[in-house]
Amino acid sequence: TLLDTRTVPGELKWAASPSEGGWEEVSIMDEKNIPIRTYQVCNVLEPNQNNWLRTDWIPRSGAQRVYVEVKFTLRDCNSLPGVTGTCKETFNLYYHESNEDRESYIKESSFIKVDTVAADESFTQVDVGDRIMKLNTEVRDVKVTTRKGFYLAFQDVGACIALVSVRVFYKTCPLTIRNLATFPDTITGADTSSLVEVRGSCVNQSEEREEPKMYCGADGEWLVPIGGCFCSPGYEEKGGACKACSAGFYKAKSSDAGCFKCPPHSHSVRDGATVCDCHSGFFRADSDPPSMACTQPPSAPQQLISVVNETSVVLEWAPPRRLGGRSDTSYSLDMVARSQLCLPCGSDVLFSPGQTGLKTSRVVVSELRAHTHYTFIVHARNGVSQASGAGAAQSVSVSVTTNQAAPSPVSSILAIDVTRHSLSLSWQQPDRPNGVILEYEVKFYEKDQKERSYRIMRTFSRSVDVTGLNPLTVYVFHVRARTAAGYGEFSAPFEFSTNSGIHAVKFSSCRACIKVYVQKRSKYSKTKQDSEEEKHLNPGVKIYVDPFTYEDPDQAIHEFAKEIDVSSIHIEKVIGMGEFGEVCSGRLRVQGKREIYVAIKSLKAGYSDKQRRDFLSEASIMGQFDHPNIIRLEGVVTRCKPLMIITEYMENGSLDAFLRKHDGQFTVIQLVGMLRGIASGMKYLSDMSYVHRDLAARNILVNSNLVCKVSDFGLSRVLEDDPEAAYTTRVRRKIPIRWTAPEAITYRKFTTASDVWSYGIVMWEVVSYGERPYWDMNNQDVIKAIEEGYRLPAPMDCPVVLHQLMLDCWERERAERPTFSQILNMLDKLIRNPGTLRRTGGDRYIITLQPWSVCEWLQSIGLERYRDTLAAAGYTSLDSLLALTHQEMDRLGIITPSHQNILIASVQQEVLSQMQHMQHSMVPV
Ligand code: ACK
Repeated sequence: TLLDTRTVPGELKWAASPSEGGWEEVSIMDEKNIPIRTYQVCNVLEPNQNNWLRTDWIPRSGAQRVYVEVKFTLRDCNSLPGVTGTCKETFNLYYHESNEDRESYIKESSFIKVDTVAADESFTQVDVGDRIMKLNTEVRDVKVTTRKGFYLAFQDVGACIALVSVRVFYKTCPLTIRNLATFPDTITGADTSSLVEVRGSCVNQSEEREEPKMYCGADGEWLVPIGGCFCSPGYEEKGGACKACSAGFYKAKSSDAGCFKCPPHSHSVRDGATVCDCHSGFFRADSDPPSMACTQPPSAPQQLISVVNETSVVLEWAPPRRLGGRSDTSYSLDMVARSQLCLPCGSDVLFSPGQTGLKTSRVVVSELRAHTHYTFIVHARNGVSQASGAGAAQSVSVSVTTNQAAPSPVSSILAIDVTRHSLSLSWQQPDRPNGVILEYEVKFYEKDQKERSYRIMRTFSRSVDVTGLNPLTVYVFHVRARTAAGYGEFSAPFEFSTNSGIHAVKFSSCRACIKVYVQKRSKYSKTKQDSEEEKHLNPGVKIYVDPFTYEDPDQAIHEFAKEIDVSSIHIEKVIGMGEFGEVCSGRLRVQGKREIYVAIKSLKAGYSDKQRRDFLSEASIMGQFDHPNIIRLEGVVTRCKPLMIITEYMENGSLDAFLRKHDGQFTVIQLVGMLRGIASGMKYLSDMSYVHRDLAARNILVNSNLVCKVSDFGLSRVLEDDPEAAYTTRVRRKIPIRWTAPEAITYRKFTTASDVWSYGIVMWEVVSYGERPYWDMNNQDVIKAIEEGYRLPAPMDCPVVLHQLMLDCWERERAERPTFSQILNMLDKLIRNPGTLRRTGGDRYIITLQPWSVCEWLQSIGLERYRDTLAAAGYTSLDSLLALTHQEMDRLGIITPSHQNILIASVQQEVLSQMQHMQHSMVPV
């Protein structure tokens, strides 16, 4: 309250205007006979009244809105006798803000009107004796924010009023505690709608949970409490304050709801405990929460049993009788060994699943020493074992003696001798034989085969000679030892490779020809491959047209080949030399098509008519074919010079050179894939009744995808062009002897069946990676050998089925040879079942070659004199002598030509005759 006239002692002495005849201070007695000061005015009969009464200066004391409560009485004008229109029944309330109490007179103009106040109840008669007065109470509020204080003023304009009391006050939100936060007494805001934000402070022994806040409303009401405080650990809330937990109780965290009774086996003696202390003999682990009971370490594990198995022991036990009130029991093992021998402590002993921190009650201890006494101690621990300070955990022990162990693995294997077909291996006794070694077992397999198929050998010694191996093959070996206790573990894998046995071996496998006696029923139906009439009668089959049947060669060429505008050819580089001129590579862009790489054969200047005709005949022939395994003709340039034949470009060039360059780099399946392509192209040609006559790996081209395509077409040219073609004694034409079937050599019977023979040679070339058929035997010897029934042997690592197919192609009777269609089917079958390609038979030829003393043999041919020379150069076996060449003999000083010839011929003779004896076992018939 800023002012209450009822409590003011003595007179009020407010300023009045006019000072006389207006408001007058009158003291009266209230109902309790206490004197009160009133101001009265009652000039109802005189007009134009303007009587002002002003309070003293009232300091506002921080208030922003003040309330003025006026109690007054007012006479009803009608009840006053003789009054005219001058009588009023209201008065006006004014205020004026000011910083100082200095204004001695009333400056009406500086006052602002608050309201006109009328009486709720006026009265008609004043009966002072009976105190019948109708007292009105009116309250008005005013915003006072600009100065330190203010004045109030009452203006009377002609009423009959008595101001009985004036009270001026402001409102506050009273000091309060909410959510354990204290909020101070707070003066309300200036406006009726304003809220004052107030921050609370945590009560004693509490801490802020979330900033405590509330709003003080205009009429002194607290609104919207936010946040609050928690009682600190050891204290709980009681009646808005924080009280300490009493003894036997604790509160660990401020956020805990209240004090809790101490958990089992713990107590608190003083008020305000945040945690309870464990009873003696009970403990709490660091990680145990205060709410958890105090616990004890476990007692010892029970019923430890051991089962010994050779050098392993299985230990099993039952959990401790007392777990101490916890569920985190774990076990650990200690081991003490006692042996007659002083051995290093077994760091390689294995504990499974482990040695410490075990949750299970079973452990397998292995890799122990044989015949050794061990004591195992099993300890039980839990979370309070450490805290209990008892040191050694509770434990139980058992002693066992191990039996004999199997030997430990052999630690390394050495190859002490390596040949093409054998490996001599040796190894050391295992580190821990654990007894007398009775035997070693050697397991080995080809590395490529993994362990799908392996061989086992047993030996009493620490070495073994492994024979019958494939050359240049990596083998994997494992060795294990056996004692009375059984087999030990196999050693780690050791890899060794057989070698190529350059001299002694290569020639023995490759240079020997084998003779095949045909004593079988043909697998292939009687072929019709050379029955051209039949083809001609077969409608719907496109037949190749011999360009030489055209009188005008240009007519043929334009029938079968497209003329290309030379401007669309872009020559890039020379890639080789053909019979008629250079072969180049370049690019061809035909309108409407994308640019392609091409090979360009050109006819060198100064050619004859015949040469031109022959040159273009290749294009006329090629232009008739359209097959993925036949080189494709793009077109010819005949209208300007030089003449050109444009074909698709084959990135890898000719097959023979390509294979030689990539010796040994392809899988059998890849090689068979190439052969399949060639067979498919040849089947196409044979279906068109075209006989190639010069099928050889050098005439097959290979593109970047390893696709093989038959090339080199032409007729009269064929055998002129080919450097391999030679004159035979019987025919005057050149013939590529090594590739040609006997009937074609002897009486020029060139047919698809003779192409099949050549195909067999191509197969051999492919599988031997471009080896020269019949090596450096001369043509006459080749013809003779073939006539006598000798055939090329299987190349190194050649699958038996492929060699068999070659032999079939080399049937003396051409009708017995397979057709290309049958060859194609056969190869497709092989590709579908690659397992059939796995068996190789090449090695058997070598193994069965009879050794012959070189000395004896030289004697038999009368050239004993070279014995020492040959021995010194390493020619100590018949096999090795197969490597002898004229150049080699020149080098060794065997220079007499006839001696050289005798040596070469007779060694070959000898090998061939040996092979004759064994061929039945070599070639499945
Ligand atoms: O073995 P090469 O690289 O392949 O050498 C010969 C050379 O030209 C002479 O004939 C190569 N050759 C022939 N025709 C083609 C062709 N279409 N694509 C790539 N090279 C070819 C052949």
